[in-house]
Amino acid sequence: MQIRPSEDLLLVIDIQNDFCPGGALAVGDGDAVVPIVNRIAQQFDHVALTQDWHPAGHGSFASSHPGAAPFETTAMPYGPQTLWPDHCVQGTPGAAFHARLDTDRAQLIIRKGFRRAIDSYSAFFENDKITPTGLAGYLRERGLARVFLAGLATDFCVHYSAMDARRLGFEAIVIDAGCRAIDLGGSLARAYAEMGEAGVLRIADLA
Ligand code: VGL
Ligand code: ZN
Repeated sequence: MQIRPSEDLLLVIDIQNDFCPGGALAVGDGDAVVPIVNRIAQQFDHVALTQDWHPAGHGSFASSHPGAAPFETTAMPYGPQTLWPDHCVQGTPGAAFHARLDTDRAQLIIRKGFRRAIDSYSAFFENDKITPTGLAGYLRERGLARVFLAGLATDFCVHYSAMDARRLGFEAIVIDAGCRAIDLGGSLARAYAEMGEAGVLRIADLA
């Protein structure tokens, strides 16, 4: 696929220590995407990063729900919510970007999940699907029409971001080589199926 420098954005999702091996919510092989994303990013004029950024005691943490365990599902006012180990707590080393991720080329860093009562997988909307992060306005004001996605995790934050990009009328292209998944109870297969139906394109790599 040919990049169109003036209208394409690379959206790098949550490449943070807690999603890498040794982290609180480690994605298998998560750090393997770092050199791949660094290489891909060099091809884009526009790069944005997201950073999962939770306050201590966040509502998506199992530890905030007495008797609950990580990876169970609970009912939140906005719908079912998977409960996670405490992760990406604001200002902690786990919330920092992976040390070898090239962050210098990023023009924007979107932080998400900072409201205690609501999680935010997507870079565009929180999990109620109505509270915006501002990214759509940023893309529109800057004349960016296509969103290429890479990062962690394929089946959660990459998936939700790609779906919302389509819902908002942007083209969305997931770069498989730059993604790794959590794969909880078939979530990866579901993510691929839903993205396919929504018109999200998948490419193996951007060489
Ligand atoms: C993510 C679970 C909880 C992700 C973030 O980045 O995919 N997953 N918070
Ligand atoms: Zn999170």
